[in-house]
Amino acid sequence: LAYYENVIVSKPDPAVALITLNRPNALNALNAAHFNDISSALREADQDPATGAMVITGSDKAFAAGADIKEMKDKTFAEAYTSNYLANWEVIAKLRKPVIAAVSGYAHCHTSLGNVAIYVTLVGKLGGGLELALQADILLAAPSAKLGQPEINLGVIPGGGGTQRLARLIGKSRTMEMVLTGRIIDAEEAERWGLVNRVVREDSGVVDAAIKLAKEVASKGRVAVTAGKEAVNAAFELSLSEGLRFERRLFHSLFATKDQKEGMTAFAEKRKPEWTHS
Ligand code: CO8
Repeated sequence: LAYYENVIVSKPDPAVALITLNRPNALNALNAAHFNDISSALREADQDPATGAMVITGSDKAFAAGADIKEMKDKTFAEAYTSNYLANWEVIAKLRKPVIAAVSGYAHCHTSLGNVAIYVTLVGKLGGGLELALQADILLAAPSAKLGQPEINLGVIPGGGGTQRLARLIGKSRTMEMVLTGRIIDAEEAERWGLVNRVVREDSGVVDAAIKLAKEVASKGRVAVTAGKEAVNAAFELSLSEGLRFERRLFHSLFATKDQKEGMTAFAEKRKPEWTHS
């Protein structure tokens, strides 16, 4: 497994890559080097044929306390604009395998991991942290998770997709409250609002729950999983009629796979399917 200065990559299961943000003395605040490590590690896992799903998590204290404010503070408009600051953030949303985010502690909203089956352990995400988690496909939260978009308190607004992804996820009114007041919500409220799939209350913790979920996703036929993720994500970009057409075409195309023949034959023969991912 590759070594990264700000990220720990492990394989808790042969089919699952666990990406742990590791910049503890800054509560996993996302500076350029940290973000490059995160995106490289995720891309590597996405391209690894042995990996079926990914989990992204931080520490118990913080998933990620947002973008690195100290790195941002002296940036000028000209620098931000001409370098297209944060444009590479969308790399994560383009991953093809599912990403599960396991969030504990602070997660300031930066939700660009959207289209990835990333299991982010949501212990806490603030600002860019939340926006990172929002790019995951499935979000699990520890009871300690605190999520928010506090950028308004710094004289800016979310820049990693927070205003757009949150509005689609929890609606206009709640997103306005979070973005305009910077209020941090706890895990219970995030669950109630549908911002996370669920709060993991088991003693084994949110990361274990995320890994279990990732293993389950990784145990399915990979072609169908990729199609499922692509189809669900299309719902955020297309009109209903275009989305339904896209879904039906993808559905039709799966009849060209061995996994479709195997899955349906196994059902008829009352046995478990053996996927070949082809
Ligand atoms: N940037 C840089 N350093 C940070 C950040 C940050 N976002 N958050 C924490 N740190 C550092 C602190 O400066 C401190 O360092 P030091 O020990 O050298 O003084 C260390 O981490 C520990 O932090 P605290 O002492 O503050 O810990 P507390 O437990 O008292 O507080 C909080 C935890 C509440 C999370 C607090 O640290 C905090 O409010 N942090 C800032 C949160 C925030 O405003 N985030 C939004 C940032 S703006 C943003 O994300 C816009 C991004 C647009 C797109 C981003 C794509 C990447």
